[in-house]
Order: sequence, then structure tokens, then C-alpha cells
Amino acid sequence: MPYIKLISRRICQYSILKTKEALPKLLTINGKEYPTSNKDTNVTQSILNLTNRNLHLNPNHPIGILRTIIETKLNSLSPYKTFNNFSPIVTKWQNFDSLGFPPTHPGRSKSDTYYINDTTLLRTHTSAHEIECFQDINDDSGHNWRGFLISADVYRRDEIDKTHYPVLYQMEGSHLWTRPRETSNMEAEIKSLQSTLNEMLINNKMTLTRCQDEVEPPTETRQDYMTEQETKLCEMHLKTTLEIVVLELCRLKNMKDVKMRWTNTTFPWTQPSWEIEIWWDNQWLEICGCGIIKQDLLLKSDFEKDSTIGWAFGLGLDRIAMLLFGIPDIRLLWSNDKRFIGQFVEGQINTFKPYSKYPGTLRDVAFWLPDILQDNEEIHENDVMEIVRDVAGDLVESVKLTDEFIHPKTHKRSLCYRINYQSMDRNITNSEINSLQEKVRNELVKKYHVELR
Ligand code: FA5
Ligand code: MG
Repeated sequence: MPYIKLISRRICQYSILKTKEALPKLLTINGKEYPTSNKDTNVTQSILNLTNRNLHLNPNHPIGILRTIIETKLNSLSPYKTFNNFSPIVTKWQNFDSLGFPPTHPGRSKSDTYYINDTTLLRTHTSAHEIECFQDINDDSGHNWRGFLISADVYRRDEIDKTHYPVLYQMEGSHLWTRPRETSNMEAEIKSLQSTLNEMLINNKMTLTRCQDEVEPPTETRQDYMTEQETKLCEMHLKTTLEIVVLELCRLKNMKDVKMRWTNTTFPWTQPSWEIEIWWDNQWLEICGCGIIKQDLLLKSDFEKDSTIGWAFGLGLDRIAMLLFGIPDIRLLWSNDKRFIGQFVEGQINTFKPYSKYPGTLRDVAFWLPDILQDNEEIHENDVMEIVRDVAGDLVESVKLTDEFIHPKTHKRSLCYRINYQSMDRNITNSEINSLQEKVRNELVKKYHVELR
């Protein structure tokens, strides 16, 4: 999780010389041209190829099905304006600065984020569009929008395994109240949400347990510009709305006893902030981050000082899709195989039926990290992942560090990564794997000057 990465997966602390490959001067992405920069560009063609897949707009794809279900449920509660076609290319200002990310925040680093150039990147979350959506609904005063919903693909450099993919889908939502015209009605609105929630429980013979016993206490207090009462009501409205979404998904899955909890967290543009975790397969699974919008963001969105209060959330769709549809490997979501996509229908949560299981083949790549050289670059584990992704794409199931040691005499550091080559759709031949493995080895040498073992 980029925004709270506690353990650095930087694998080379030394400064090493990284080969600057000849980059094209311009990258053409979905018909538009962007200048590149040797220092900053780290997006690869295999990632750019994913930017026009739009799984969230496919009505018969698990991601699209889920998006529609959540959008429909939320719109039955309040009028939200929906935005589902934002380009994934945003500015550093949209993704980080506008939201108050400090300059040193790890989410900004090149090891976590795909940069097109110094100022342009592939969004890492749908929050990058909050300001433009606030401005839009503010201008669109003919409609009485109470908030907005965004769904979109977001990009994060990360490890490779069954639950991590460099692209995920998020749904963002926000609800606003104008003072005092709308805030005077908050209590009534919450009562109405609570009765919707209770009816869902009764009509579907479901139970909802909030397991708050072991939750750490909050570190954030209310914002000065909001009263205690407003803060409490905003929190209740947000939490009840999202609980209704959780219940709707569980209802469609025929789950009767739902266990969830609200944990306290922080985001630079909300205060206070929470995460939702649901109890699934004997563990807590985080599905959403949310909070009360900081006034600073509303001012940047051209609302008048002290005029408006509201909440925002960001929900991850992929993890929920994997659970609800029983999809065992995240790569399947990206499959074009008819045996996969033919299984899903709009409005329904069908359980995925595996069509075949192809065996995996393990290959190790071991290397010495280079000695100290002039440049200030460093190698991060995600750089190794990126090379494997770029060479072998969805033919790789996982990449794991299996061995690491320092030579007692030379003090050189050795790393060994184990790559599992396995396709979701077909058998891969040994000669195909050999050639992929050879390319991975060559790229490691070319880009990072490692010494193969
Ligand atoms: C965010 O992205 C914030 N923008 C959410 C937010 C919006 C907070 C509005 C406040 C107001 P986070 O990085 O925790 O937060 O991601 C949000 C959700 O996306 C997670 O709860 C999770 O469901 C999903 N998600 C994040 N990273 C991954 C990943 N690597 N794989 C699958 N799902 C992920
Ligand atoms: Mg999170």
C-alpha cells in the first residue's frame, strides 16, 4: 500500500549507475503526445497498453458489474453525478499537491508511481479528480447534485503475485452539504439512511456486526471550522451510506452474517479519516479509505469559506470482485479468454468456474548487486518486478525474493528471485520460458549492471 509503506523494499542502498536507455522524445498515449524525460520517465509500454482496457465500462465484466451495482445503490440514496471517463494521465499537482501530500511522501517516489515525465503521471488513485468534480457540481447548479461518483483505473508499481497487479480499479464518492440550507436537514437524512439499512437487514434476514473492540483510538480530532455536532452527523452519514453498500454486495452474494469494522487512519485531505475492513476467510480485508473532507480542499475547489461540509471515500473494486466472484488470481480480470469473460452477466454475481489449470514453471535468477558508482539512482524491488512484467507480462504468476546474502570477503550483496511462469489460458512451452528468462537476465544486466550468478 503505497501511502503507508512501512518496510522499504529498496534493495540496493548504494548509489549505482543505472543505464539511461534511449527513450523516444514523445510518448503517444491514447492519441495524445507527451514529452518524456530521461530522469523521470519510468512508465513502460506494457503498462501503457493497459490504459485503454476500461474494464469498469464493460457491463458484463466483474469490474463493470460491481461498478454498476454500487453506482445504482448509491444513486437510490442521493443524486450523485457520475464521472467514468477521466483519462488516467494526470499532473503531479492533481494526484499529490492539490490533496496536500507532503513533498517527501513515499507515494510520490518513482519506485511506487509511474511517471510519464517530471510533471505528468498515471494517477495512483481516483482522489486525483476530486477538485475538478467539486468544481463541476458547483458550476452545475441547475441540478441539485448532492455529490459525485468516479470510477477509474489507477496505477501503482508493486510486487507480482495473485493479488497484486500494476492496475486496479477504484470508485470514489463524495457527499456535500451547503450551510445552513442543507445541513439543517442532516439528521432527517441520516434517519432515512438508517431505516434503509434496517429494512435491508430485516427483508434479507441478515445481521451486521461491527467489531470495534480491538480498533486503535483515533489520532485525529475534528476540524476547527466544523462543530462537534456537524462532525458527528457527517461521520454517521458517511458510515451508514458505506454500510448500505457493503450490505448490498453481501446480499447479492447471499451472505447472511456480515462482520466489519471501522479503523482510524489518516489521509492528507481528510480529517478525521477511517478505513473499512470486512471479515472474510478468517482475516480482515481492507476495502475502503474515507473521511471528512478538509476545508482546504473545498476552498481550492472554489467553494466559499465556511459554506460547505462533506465526506469522501475511495473503494477498491478488484479485491471485492475477486471475493464476490470467486476469482483466484487477479490476472484473470485482465483475460480476454472467452472461457473467462463468457461467465459473467450484468447485474449478477456468478461464481467463477475454473476452466483449466495450467502448471507453473519455476526459474531462479541470482545476481550480485553492483559496486558503488557515481549516479544517485537506487534499485528498488519494484524495478526488478517491472523488468519481469515488461518481458513476460501476464505469463508470470509471481516473483519472490528467495535468497539474500553478503559475501564475507568482497562484501558484495547477492539476491535471488524465483519467477513462477504460468499462464491462465494455455500451456507455455519450455523454449518459450527459456527465452523469456534469458531476456529478464539480459535486461537486469543492461539496466542495473548486476553481475549474474
Ligand atoms: C486511497 O487510494 C485514497 N485515495 C482513498 C480515499 C479517498 C481516502 C477519499 C479518503 C478520501 P488506499 O491507498 O488505501 O487509499 O486505497 C483505497 C482502496 O483501494 C483500498 O482500501 C483497497 O481496497 C484498494 N487498494 C489499494 N491498493 C490496492 C492494491 N495494491 N491491490 C488491490 N486493492 C488495492
Ligand atoms: Mg489503505
